[in-house]
Amino acid sequence: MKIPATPLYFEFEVRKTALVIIDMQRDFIEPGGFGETLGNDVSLLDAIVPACQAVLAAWRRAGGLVVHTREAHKPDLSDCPPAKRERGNPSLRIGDVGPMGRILVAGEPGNQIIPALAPAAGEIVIDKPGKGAFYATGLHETLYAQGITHLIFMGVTTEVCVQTSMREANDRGYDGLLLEDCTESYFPAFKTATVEMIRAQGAIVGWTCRSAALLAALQA
Ligand code: TIU
Repeated sequence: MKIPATPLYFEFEVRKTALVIIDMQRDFIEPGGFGETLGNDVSLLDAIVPACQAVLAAWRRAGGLVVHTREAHKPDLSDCPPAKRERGNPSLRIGDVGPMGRILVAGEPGNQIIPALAPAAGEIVIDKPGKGAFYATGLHETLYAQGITHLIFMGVTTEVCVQTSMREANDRGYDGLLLEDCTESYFPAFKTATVEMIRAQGAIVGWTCRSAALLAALQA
């Protein structure tokens, strides 16, 4: 399969490609979660949900592997470095009790993936303590064991967990494609800059395209 992307065509086989959905959890998308405690307007992120749903449905129909990630810490916070917990001046820190339960803690209501993109039985769900999906998760070993060589990324936020995950993937030898209308940032200028820097210099980190290009190829 070959789809028009920037800076060049992105070529992949569905059976060797995973759709990686980064951190589409209530903590970042709904009021009262980690995103809002950091001082962000979370309403911007909700807008990408329909586009993500369309891609997820098409990818499932094509029989492709799906990976969902959540930024999640253990209840005892043993995997949350003090530097992360103490950073900045949030209204609630990681582990504190907020309106959706303890902030960024596994198993709490706020840590669940939003219902519109809920994982289906058999799909991989990765709890990650860092920004990147590969750090301290075993994701690389899981993908390698399944013969995955290409990754298609969606999710939030573009310049934080999505970009970090794409860079980690790039260093591990994967070809990565970012779906531009299926990722969002609290800062529109950062999204624009991230999309441009990923695909610059001949896809130095990866490729980008809009989801319509992928949907068209999957339907053909
Ligand atoms: N703050 C922010 O933009 N993002 C994060 O803290 N985590 C993710 O991007 N998932």
